Amino acid sequence: RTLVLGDGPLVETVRAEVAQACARYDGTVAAPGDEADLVLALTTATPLPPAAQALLDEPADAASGAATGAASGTASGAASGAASGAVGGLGDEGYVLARLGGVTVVLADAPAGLLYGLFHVVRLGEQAFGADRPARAHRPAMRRRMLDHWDNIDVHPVMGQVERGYSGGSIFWRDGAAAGDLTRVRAYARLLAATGVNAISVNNVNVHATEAHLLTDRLGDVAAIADAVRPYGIRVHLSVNFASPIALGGLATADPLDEDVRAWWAATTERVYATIPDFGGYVVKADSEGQPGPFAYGRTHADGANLLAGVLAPYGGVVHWRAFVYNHRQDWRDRSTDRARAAFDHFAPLDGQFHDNAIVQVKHGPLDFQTREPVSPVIAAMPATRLAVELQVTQEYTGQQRHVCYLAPMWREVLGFRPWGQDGPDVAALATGGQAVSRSLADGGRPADGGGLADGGGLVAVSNVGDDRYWTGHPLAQANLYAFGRLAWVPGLDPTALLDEWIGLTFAAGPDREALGRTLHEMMDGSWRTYERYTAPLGVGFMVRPGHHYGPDVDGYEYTPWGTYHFADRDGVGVDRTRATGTGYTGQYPQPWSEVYESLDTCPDELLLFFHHVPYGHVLQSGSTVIQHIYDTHFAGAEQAAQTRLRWEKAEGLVDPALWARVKERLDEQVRSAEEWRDQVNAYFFRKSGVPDAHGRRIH
Ligand code: GCW
Repeated sequence: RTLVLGDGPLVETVRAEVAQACARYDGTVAAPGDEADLVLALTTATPLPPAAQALLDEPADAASGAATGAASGTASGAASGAASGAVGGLGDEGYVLARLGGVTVVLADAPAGLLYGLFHVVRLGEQAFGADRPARAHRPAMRRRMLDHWDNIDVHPVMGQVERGYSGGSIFWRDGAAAGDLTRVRAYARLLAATGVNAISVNNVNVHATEAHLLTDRLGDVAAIADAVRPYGIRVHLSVNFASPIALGGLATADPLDEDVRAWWAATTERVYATIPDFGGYVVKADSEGQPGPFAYGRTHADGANLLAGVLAPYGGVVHWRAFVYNHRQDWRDRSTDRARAAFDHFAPLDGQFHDNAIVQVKHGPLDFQTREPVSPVIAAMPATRLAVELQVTQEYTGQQRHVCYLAPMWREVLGFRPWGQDGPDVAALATGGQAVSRSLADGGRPADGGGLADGGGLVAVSNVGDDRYWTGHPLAQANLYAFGRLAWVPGLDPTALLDEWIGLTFAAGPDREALGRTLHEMMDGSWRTYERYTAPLGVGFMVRPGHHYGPDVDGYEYTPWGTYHFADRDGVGVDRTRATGTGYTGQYPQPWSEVYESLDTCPDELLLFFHHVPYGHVLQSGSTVIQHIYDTHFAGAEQAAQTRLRWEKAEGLVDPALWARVKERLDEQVRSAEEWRDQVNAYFFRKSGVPDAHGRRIH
């Protein structure tokens, strides 16, 4: 018996969810005044049932929730604040959950909180109705938890419809137009709300000619998507082309300081908000891989971002301005240019110049979503700027949803990284922002004259969803989508526990699920490290086939203009990014990392070749030599891929046969591909170095 109390469109969504669940599981929708086992109520609803009223009457505890985390300089592990008497200041999305005297109660100040509270109850399942549980306040660590879709309306001749998409076509666009039937989009919004995501951008950051029109004459299509996702608390953002004033407005320039350009953006943005009042804002990839930007006019990226921030501000919108700016036409013979340095070199000097509603969106690593990269130094370099950290849920460089690669462990490492060492804030805290973080930076004597921002830029990720029947191509890649949303809400969550949650929500309860759960943990918990073992070694990156980026090609990028090199020769391998003898990139980190990475004695093995060029006989911290490590990890990684397949084969019968078959087919490809990686990488380094495998295994 479930009672829902409150008004407003999102409360109606909660009512509809409850009605549906009651119909399915033989429950009852209670009417006000009826007895209920589950009460979901807005704190403003009257009269509240006694259990809810009791909760509300307890004294508020101001120290609960995300605020705790921000104050201590870490958002990790924060957002679920423990509290007795937890109600108070729950905000737009927070809620309190308790079980008192046999009644489960969710209270929220605002409708979205009720929706998130409902999904929490769903996650708990039967546990939600067990023993009494003390009241706990739950608020998201990040205000904005966003997925970027790299979807095109048209099918691009090389990239397909979804750039770096491995799950079929777009769920938003079909046959050169908006998908007429938005059932799928609504289902997607529901899925996302259950993970905690509250924002999406609906088109590729590479804004091609057709897609540019979404801003103007095709805006109705964007509005239709916004209507479909709004009932689940999700706001729509749009990627725009910086040269739109020329392409769409007929102006002669897109100079961000030109008055006509500003007027065009202002008028265009006014129309956007007249059509979509809760529009989230713009996403911009400028001066990057051929996209136009402010450099053409001798202006800075702050000039460009502030132009758009300025026209969005009256409506409460934000611009996500990407920091992925580098020279993609460099000369491989020029050893002084280092792509890893580029974002910092362009953006760090601009700290403090961006408007409050301009969010600088930084990829988590300095290169490009490699299997292993250090954390981008930009994240620590702009304390007076709102920063969003960008992750890649779509598996461009991590197996393209043909390989099992559960990414939550990687994201946890990124979010938990502390740029100033153990006493400083972690990446999650910097993305969460908050005055406390800025203050703690200032206290530590670090550059922070920004005075404290209201909040950080949050977490953004490139979506892995398409119109595939399992949403993500590889059914197990759904776990990445789920984990992203949950980590954006509570950055400190444990990846293994998150996988449990996903399994619990995805597969029907029973003994089969127990067995399946064990199998999935064996297959997935360590799958990122397995993938790392059989691909590019020791953080050196790439070695993928140019263009589509799938499969091995050790020298594929070595003599190209893209700036992604490994510099292997007969003596050694790796990129010298030290201050002493290399590109100086290590100097972009604060202490202690600038020293840790600089020195061969302290540089972590997994990043050794990212920071140093070393001889094949160099001895790692692990005690192995570089060359032997390459052989050992590649044999082991391919072997582990085969083990993973074996585990799945034994699980036949525990899941729906079609799903089992889909995963099996992907695993066959993973095993084949892992062997190909193993053999090419091992053969390559054997031929370069002439050093035989210490264990005499077969190298081709
Ligand atoms: O390196 C790249 C991807 C591109 C992508 C780009 C980006 C959307 O290979 O496909 O373009 O990153 O992040 O902008």
